[in-house]
Amino acid sequence: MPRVLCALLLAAGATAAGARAASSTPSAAAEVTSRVIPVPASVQAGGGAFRLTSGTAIEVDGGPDAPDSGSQAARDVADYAAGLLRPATGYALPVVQTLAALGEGGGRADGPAGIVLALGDTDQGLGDEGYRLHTTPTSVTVSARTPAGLFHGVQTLRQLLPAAVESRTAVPDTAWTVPDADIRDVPRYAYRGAMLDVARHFLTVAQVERSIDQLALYKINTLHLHLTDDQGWRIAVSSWPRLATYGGSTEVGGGSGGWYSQQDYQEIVGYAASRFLTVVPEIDGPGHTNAALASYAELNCDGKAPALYTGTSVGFSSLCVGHDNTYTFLDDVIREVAALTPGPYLHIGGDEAHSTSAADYVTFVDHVQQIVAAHGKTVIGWHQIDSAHPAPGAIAQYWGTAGDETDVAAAAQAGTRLIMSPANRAYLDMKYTSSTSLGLNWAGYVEVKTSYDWDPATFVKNVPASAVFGVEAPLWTETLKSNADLDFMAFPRLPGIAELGWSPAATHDWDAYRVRLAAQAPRWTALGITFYRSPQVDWPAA
Ligand code: NGO
Repeated sequence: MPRVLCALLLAAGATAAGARAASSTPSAAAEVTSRVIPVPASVQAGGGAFRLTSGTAIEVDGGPDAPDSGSQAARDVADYAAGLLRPATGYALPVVQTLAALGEGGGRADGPAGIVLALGDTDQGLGDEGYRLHTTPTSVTVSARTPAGLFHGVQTLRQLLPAAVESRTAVPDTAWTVPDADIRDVPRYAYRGAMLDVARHFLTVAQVERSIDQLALYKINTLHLHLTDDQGWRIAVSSWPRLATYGGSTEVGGGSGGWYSQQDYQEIVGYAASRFLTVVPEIDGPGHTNAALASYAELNCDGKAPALYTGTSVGFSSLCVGHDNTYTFLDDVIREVAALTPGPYLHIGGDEAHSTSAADYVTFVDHVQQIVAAHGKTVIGWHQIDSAHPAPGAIAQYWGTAGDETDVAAAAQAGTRLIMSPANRAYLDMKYTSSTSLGLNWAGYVEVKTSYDWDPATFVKNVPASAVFGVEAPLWTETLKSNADLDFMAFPRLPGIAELGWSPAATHDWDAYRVRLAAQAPRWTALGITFYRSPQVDWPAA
């Protein structure tokens, strides 16, 4: 079937099984779709299955621009791929540079056998993040227009291999077979995020990097870091040093907290970039600011610093909206954080300002937006910023539950883009059921099906589909601290939000998804991820 027809079938929602049934050879395509989350946009039969052997090499084709920077970027992705595949296979998988042109259809016209990672795909429709993957008995070729696309293609290749490939020690006698595939895959949304709340419980650099690796596996491209809240300020600001040294010295429950030095933060940003994730730093205000208010008395309207806070109530703190100090402070903080952040966004919070008057709230949000713009960043804010005057280009992050907020719809109609994180669907900190020991339940219980079974394009009424910029899964940490805690709440819901962000709406189908989700479990186990064994999914025996 020609690709165009395949895409049309998908767009028309021709079948619930989407990509699977759109293929000319259902069995080959079904094999692929059963293994890959997010399900690829289009899957057809390739030229035959490919098997890795001890003689397989990873060839890098830097595209027409080779051997300049394009070539180096492709090589970095190849080195990353080799690092993923070497431990379990035990193969050398040398990375070698070739300058061979791409053959028709993304496969190689000729040339040696192996894994081929090629930049310079001429398919314009692949955009910034799309890729193609084509197998033959002698090669598997991933091609893209950008290194990000190549990286996403490598994640698909990884998921097409047996789950044992995730083992960090050799798993001998495994057939490292990539099923027959011809995939053309592009994301539905440009913004596919996850958020870590490092304020309620401090998470170490290593914990954040571990999360980044999990996010990359599911093609998530944005890491939102909730860096400041009542219980802790987690990033060093040289012009206001006590924010971190004092404001970061505790956390929920009274532990010793912690903060990132600017070098730590840059380490996280760099690690994220190596996995093609953009970091969005959040400096929350005017509420959720007790840690800052406790650190500097002059930020308080009465000039008195409150005590540090280690509880879990919200809505009691506010920066002093009428004081110039407040904006000097914000200008300094935002200038420093913006300078450390290569990505285009800066999140200004704006949620639950229950101790700020409505008029003050508008004054505050309007002013902070100007500061962010002055430091060259695009504003993201929780959707309450829609009650102020969202700046041109601003993005509101929806975290409501009903989808009937008229100010959010009006702002979207007027051009404010939306990131969809409805709390009763996308919040990873909500308990699965009443017997889940971790998490909160203010937005209800969010079982795996509830988390997956919604459409970001239609959840908020009267929002034009074009206003939806993407999705994000926030992981708030009032009750979470260890890797096992984070894993248990994120898995298995995170891959579902990732699929909502990446896969065409026409592929959305819970009955098919729950089977594909079950197939991911051995991969999580091999990765050391402990997950919630939801009774809604028929998991393979542990
Ligand atoms: C709300 C609140 C956070 C909580 C979270 C817990 C937003 C945007 N503000 O979400 O402070 O941590 O719920 O689920």
